[in-house]
Amino acid sequence: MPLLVRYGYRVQDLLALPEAYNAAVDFIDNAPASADRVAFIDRTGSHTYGDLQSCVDAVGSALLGMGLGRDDRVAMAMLDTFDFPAVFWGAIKAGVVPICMNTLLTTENYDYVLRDCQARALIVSSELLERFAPILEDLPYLEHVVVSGAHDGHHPTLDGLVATASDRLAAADTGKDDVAFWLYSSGSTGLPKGVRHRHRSLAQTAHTYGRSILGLGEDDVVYSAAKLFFAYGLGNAMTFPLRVGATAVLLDGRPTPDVVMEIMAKHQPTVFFGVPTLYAALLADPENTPESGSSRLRRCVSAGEALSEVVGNAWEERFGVPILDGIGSTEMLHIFLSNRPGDVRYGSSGTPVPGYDAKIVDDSGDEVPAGELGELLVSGPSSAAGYWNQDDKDIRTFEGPWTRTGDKYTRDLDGYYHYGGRSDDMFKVGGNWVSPFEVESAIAEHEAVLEAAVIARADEAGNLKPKAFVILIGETRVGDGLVTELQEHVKNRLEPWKYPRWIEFVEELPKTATGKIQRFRLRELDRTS
Ligand code: 3UK
Repeated sequence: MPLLVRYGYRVQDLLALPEAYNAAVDFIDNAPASADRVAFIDRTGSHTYGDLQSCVDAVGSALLGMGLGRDDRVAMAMLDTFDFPAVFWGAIKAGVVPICMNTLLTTENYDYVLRDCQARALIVSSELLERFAPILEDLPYLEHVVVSGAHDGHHPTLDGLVATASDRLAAADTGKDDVAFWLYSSGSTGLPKGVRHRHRSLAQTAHTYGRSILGLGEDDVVYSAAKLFFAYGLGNAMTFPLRVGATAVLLDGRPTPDVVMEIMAKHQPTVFFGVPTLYAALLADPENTPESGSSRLRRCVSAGEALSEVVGNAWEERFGVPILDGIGSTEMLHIFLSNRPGDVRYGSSGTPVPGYDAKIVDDSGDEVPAGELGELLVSGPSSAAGYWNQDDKDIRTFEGPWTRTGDKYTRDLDGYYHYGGRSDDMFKVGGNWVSPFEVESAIAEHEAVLEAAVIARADEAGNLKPKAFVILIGETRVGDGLVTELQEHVKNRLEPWKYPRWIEFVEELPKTATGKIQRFRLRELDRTS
């Protein structure tokens, strides 16, 4: 029973992986699909499982040929094309650790991440190279820059390296608990943190969520609007489909509603992964239907933020498929609480995914009774090995088998979990808790509102009260009564202390590169205005 004690999860939900284990051998060399099946469809066309296997070996050989070795880091700033899986798995097979970087970071943040992870090599999509140009010369650990895509004349290209490297590579003799890759968390409250993940976690999430919850199979064609660099997209469009021999459609550009519909129409995916705002935006155009999109959709998933009941119901009505809302995190690699086919409760994040345990605790660490708000802690087989170089945060987040999510949750009497906002954005008005998220949801239910963000602001007396920033739908004008109307709207829905005392109408809201509202930036803006 040592595993049970060590990690706190149920043994029957574990994959029996051998001690000596390299995830790339498991996923790529031992892929269940025949070599001529299509693994990925990207802007250049179809790429088979056979193509993938030989490219993975060639990339791994090329990295070793550049002098990189076991546990060295290779940073990836790559758009979603076939090159992404080739580099990710090629590195892992060679025992080199790929670092997936968000493709929307600023030059300053790339500088920070490349120094923080001490990458010896960077593989960058040609479209993103410009953003690295000012810093490449000064990075103390970086020795190699390789470009994916069009040739820029200065740096070697991935295609060139792959063409000359051996397409036979012996796998590094890694163990299942060794660190295989890192992700950088999107940092809605500060600088990005390196999250180190183990070889076994990829297979574990594909098993628990991809197979058990979604029931993916080889005939599925998946499309994830969330990109591969994001833990959500990495599972959705790479590990889950590869595990079952399915096909993933990759988009290297921005997933605007129009582009998403084009992909639906062209590739007829059976499984779609989105975030709540995208579902809402798709619904905003009545022309978006199964007929104009994919008539084969059988599963739709939402994560990253809580999905509202309104959007879930409207989607199901129009598309005939429920949206499965689930909460995941970079630290847990993928979704650990989820709704499931045939058991959807809109407005909730569902129940624990097999293999994961969750508990909701108060400030003293004691579990709270059903219906009471507390912080959500989760334990399971894919939790990160820890942060890199962040002892304080590491100690505060990973408590033995438990990972603190930083989220407020309640569990109802039926065992379903309900999101109540981030711990760090919560505030009190006259001793009563306000979850900005709850107020935002209430405001967003008004027909004139597209999106809202709520922060705490001090009144003349120095007491905190809710302030709302609101984006109105399309042509809506800010008329005389609108502020009062929105305030009344919230008062009718929530406890009296929760309505916004101030409302500011804005054109856009500050968001992280992965689409989360940055309330800390709104607080800063509010203080200086
Ligand atoms: C929030 C949700 C309510 C929550 C992610 C699926 O989002 C992912 O990872 P991140 O590290 O953010 C984690 C935080 O995002 N959140 C995510 N999903 C939900 N809140 N309802 C949800 N359904 O605050 C959580 O702590 O960027 C999502 C799979 C893998 C992921 N990494």
